[in-house]
Amino acid sequence: SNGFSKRGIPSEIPAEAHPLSEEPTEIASNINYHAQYSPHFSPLKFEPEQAFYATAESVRDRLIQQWNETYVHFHKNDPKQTYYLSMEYLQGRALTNAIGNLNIYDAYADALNKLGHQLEEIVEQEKDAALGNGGLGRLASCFLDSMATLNLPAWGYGLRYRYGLFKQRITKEGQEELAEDWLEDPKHMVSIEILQKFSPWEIVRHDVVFPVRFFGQVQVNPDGSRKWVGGEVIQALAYDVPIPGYKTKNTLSLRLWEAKASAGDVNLSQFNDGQYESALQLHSRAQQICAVLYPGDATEEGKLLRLKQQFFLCSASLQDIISRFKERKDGNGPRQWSEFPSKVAVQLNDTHPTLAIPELMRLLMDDEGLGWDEAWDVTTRTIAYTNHTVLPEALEKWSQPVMWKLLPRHMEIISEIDKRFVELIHSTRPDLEDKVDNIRILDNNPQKPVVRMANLCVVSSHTVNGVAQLHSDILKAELFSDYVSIWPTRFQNKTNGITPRRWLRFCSPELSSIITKWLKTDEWVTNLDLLANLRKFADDEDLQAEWASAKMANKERLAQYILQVTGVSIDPNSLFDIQVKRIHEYKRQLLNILGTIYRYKKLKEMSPEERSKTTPRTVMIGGKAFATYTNAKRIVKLVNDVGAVVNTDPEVNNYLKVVFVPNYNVSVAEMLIPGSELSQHISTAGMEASGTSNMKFALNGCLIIGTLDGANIEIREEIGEENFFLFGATADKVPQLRKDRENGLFKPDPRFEEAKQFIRSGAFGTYDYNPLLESLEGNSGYGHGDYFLVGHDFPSYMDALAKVDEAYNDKKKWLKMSILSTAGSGKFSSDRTIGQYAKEIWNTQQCPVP
Ligand code: GL9
Repeated sequence: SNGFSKRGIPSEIPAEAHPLSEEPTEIASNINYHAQYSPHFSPLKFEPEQAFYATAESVRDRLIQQWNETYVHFHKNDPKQTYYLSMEYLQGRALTNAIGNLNIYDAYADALNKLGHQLEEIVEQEKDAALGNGGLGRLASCFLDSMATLNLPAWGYGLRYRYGLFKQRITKEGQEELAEDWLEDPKHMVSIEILQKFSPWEIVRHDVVFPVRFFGQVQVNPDGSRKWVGGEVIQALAYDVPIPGYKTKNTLSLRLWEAKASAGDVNLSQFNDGQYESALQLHSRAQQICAVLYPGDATEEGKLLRLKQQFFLCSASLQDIISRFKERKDGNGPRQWSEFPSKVAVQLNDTHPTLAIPELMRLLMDDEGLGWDEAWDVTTRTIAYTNHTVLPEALEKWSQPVMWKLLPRHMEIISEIDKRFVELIHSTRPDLEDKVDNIRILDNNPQKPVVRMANLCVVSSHTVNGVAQLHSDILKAELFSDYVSIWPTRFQNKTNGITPRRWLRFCSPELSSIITKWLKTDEWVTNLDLLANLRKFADDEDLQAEWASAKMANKERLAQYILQVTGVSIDPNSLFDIQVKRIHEYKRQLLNILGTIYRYKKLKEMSPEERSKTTPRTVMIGGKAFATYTNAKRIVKLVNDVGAVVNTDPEVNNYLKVVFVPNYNVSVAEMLIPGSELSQHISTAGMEASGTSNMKFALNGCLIIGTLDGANIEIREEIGEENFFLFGATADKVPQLRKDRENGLFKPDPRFEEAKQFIRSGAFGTYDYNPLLESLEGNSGYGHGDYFLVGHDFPSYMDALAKVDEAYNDKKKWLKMSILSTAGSGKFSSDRTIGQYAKEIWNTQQCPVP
């Protein structure tokens, strides 16, 4: 020992920088270099935490090198470029992904070994970057990985939230929310405002700063032109997170904006007078903008702040896009604005960045001097919009008075777009006259005048898409049907996808090497359709044996994790049955737990002999409930209460365990999904736009029990209906079933009544579950009268679960189904999805760095 620490860097490893070598010895000395010269801690220590930061810094050197080459290459070639605007990114951890994509995983593992560390342990030091709520944010991150891997010219734009999605802690009371400080470990925190905040993956660009205005007024100039002046101006400062593609030099950027006050905004004389707070007022106003991720679902809280965040993202990103457009001109003289849509594609990830539309119009007209028609032509040929939900509460509507105050010039522009749209209907579509109030952008209801953001997007985009076939069909037939009759070619489907790198290759190396061995190539990692070639081996005993042993290894790893985070010991020989996603009534975790309660009750009633013939099952449920969504929080509590009773019941706990997996996030998913055998995607048909975890589970050879909703339908088509446990009403029947219910025509299944009664009897404690159970009773109303049809679907759900038990008892059959699930998942690569966006929406081409 060198006497420094139990893991001091061996003295024979020199601290020299060999930033790009792939030799483990040279990588080790590069890590050593960073431990000494880019320190984030006091010297003399090289524990896993310090080793993680030094390793990340060393990987970052490579990423910067590739990023620079990509930037120069794009600059020289000037291809049309996609800009993905999203308020959310769920990046998760970056280390494994980066060295995996750079194809230097083994070299880094060796290097760390030389330094006395295990890569697996170092990787665990990293905190998840959770700048998103759920599927929508994770989709954005999968898309970045695919855009980089496909060598497409693209950038992601987002916000650098100080606090991302909350950390979930489970107590006797249920869910508790804690602030998640992804930029810092609380144990090192002295004062969040004083210390330099830090993520090893980001590069601050002190030279990329744009002013963003709020409030103020519109000035009319003598020539009739208009200018937005006054108000408060906050600076947007760029942070770049490099996004490496898989086995390619192309490395893209996720550019996250942080809000800053400019130096001139400190009132020094006030400060010297001791009035510190007012002297720093604008500084603290700026800090608020990027302080927290908006929780997503409907709340009144912080509406204005949320609107400020949205505008901040849109304004900074568009100024950046325009300045790059101007910079990349080849010949002399300024660029033609009509050329803009052939160089720039802007994709709006849901309506959250809708303000990009009036902001682009404003910049073109007020700053660049274009007329309305020219600006409108450029804007509508540039912008495309993706819709991610049909839930009414998630369709954004902003108060007109609030918008006039915060963004007066944008409201003028929005009103003009609205006026011209209404005129278009008058002059060309008299048949739509009586619908005009519903389809125009402004809802001028005097009680509550609002701007309908989805309508603004549809009117102003060249293309609108849904995220799975059923969802896109519903958009065309219902939500946007009138627009379809005006612009029939504007609407498309782009079924979601997931990156096979993070969601198979890196999260399950065991299964991946088996696949590579049987396909005799690892090309499936970038051409996922090749998985179909596994079909011909689905009955092969050798493959089945290898498949089973990889699954078992992943299940054992998962069981270890569950023991560590919950104290519950689960049996890797039982069926691992998992439902993980945001807790929401439409996703019907309540259906799952009611089914589980029924199973428990029946097990209790059986003789030991009968019990021993049942299929042992471990039910795992995880997910975060929005902090003010009370019924969702009651569901979390119920699952935990059921677990507490079942898991300690010696009569049944060899046959059933119920686990609530706390703090579900990207890295927990990377552990759960490879270890799963059955996963539940059981939303009320027509309500889950797509779902993306269903694709991750299927890809990992996990069978699905599910409804005909979202992407489930396409997954079932691809893997074969005999390999999918289907139940429940179809989307077209749902409206009638709700009406029947209102008319008192619903006859509940006795098993459903028995399960609810068991809760009421106090079997799971004295907590008052009546408000939750009442949502399943009554005859009408959203959130009442069983709007989500739990009661209607319960019997077919129980029948499907019985079929699962039967199939699981036939090991060969189950393994075959599992192999066929993976083999049928090729379509769900986000490479396929992004390829379609590039060809059918963006019209962009690959631009690989040589
Ligand atoms: C969502 C849909 O609900 C999902 O079905 C869909 O898979 C994803 C991605 O397209 O988008 N829309 C939405 O608002 N969320 C989705 O997950 N919500 C969150 O991300 C919290």
